[in-house]
Amino acid sequence: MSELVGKQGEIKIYTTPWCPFCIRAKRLLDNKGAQYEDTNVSTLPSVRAELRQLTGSRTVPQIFINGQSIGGCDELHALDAAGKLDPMLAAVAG
Ligand SMILES: N[C@@H](CCC(=O)N[C@@H](CS)C(=O)NCC(=O)O)C(=O)O
Repeated sequence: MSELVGKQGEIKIYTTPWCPFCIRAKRLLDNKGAQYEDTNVSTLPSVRAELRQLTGSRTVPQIFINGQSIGGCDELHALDAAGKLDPMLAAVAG
């Protein structure tokens, strides 16, 4: 499995600095006090290509929690609205 996805206990987010969806996703994680590794992929075309292969999506952000692809900002907020994000974050901290 690609190292990009991380593993249990990790949150990885792939972003570009000027992307409002990226800022919004990180704000939600910050508000929840989550620790994450943020990688700016704006100058990393090979990482973007690998993310595209892994997720089937060409947009940023791409978020992985506990080695699982979450999707982007909308999916992160949908998980939160469904009450599923907090347990995932608790598993990271756990
Ligand atoms: N629905 C996505 C939208 C993300 C999105 O549109 N990101 C823009 C940058 S702010 C992007 O990656 N655009 C590049 C593209 O569409 O190829 C999400 O919630 O993450």
